[in-house]
Amino acid sequence: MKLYDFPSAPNPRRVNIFLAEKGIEVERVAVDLMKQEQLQAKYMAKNPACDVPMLELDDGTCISQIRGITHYFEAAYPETPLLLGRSPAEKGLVEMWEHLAFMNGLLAVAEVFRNSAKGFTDRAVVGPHNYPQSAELAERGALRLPNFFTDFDQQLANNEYVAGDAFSLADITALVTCDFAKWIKAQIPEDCQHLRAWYARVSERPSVKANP
Ligand SMILES: N[C@@H](CCC(=O)N[C@@H](CS)C(=O)NCC(=O)O)C(=O)O
Repeated sequence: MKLYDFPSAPNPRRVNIFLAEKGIEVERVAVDLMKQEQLQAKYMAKNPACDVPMLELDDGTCISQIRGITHYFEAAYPETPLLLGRSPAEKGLVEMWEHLAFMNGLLAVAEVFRNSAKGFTDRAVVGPHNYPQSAELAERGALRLPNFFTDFDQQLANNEYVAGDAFSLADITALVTCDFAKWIKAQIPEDCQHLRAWYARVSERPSVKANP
């Protein structure tokens, strides 16, 4: 089994923290996004989505997308800490909050970053198709991010972790979003005290420190 990885990028970091939490070791293959290796024919044949991370199983099966990869590991290693929920209700809540963190947080930051950074002209959207940058989308992303911070601050006012009382993939995606926001010079607002306290707490986890 091999994990195609580019550890300094936010999405691979989500899987790397997830694997560290579960104590699973996997062989890594570097895909250099700076050299656009994700768009080379050899990689595209394995992963038509042209992104990282991507997991290749020993029988050649290739699984991309964080949800695909994390669901595989959760099912294949049930004896490791469960990060996608334990009870049926918890599984639903983890899906719910992880999806909200991705859609309203991580994608809001990506909307700003990919539509304004110089290196992404015509690469505003991840994948095999080229799309031009849009200043309006960058502006809209900047409007969405503060609402992600305040919505998650509210959720964390009453919960120790994002999806309830257990650390989960929802925490990982929200944490990676808070760090990714620094790439566009944004940070958790002063008045989001609950989110700030949670961020300080989860940043101390060994899995997070091992994957800065
Ligand atoms: N929706 C994907 C996101 C993966 C993604 O966006 N990965 C980025 C790195 S953070 C990537 O591969 N970018 C390639 C590119 O910019 O062309 C998932 O859930 O895995």
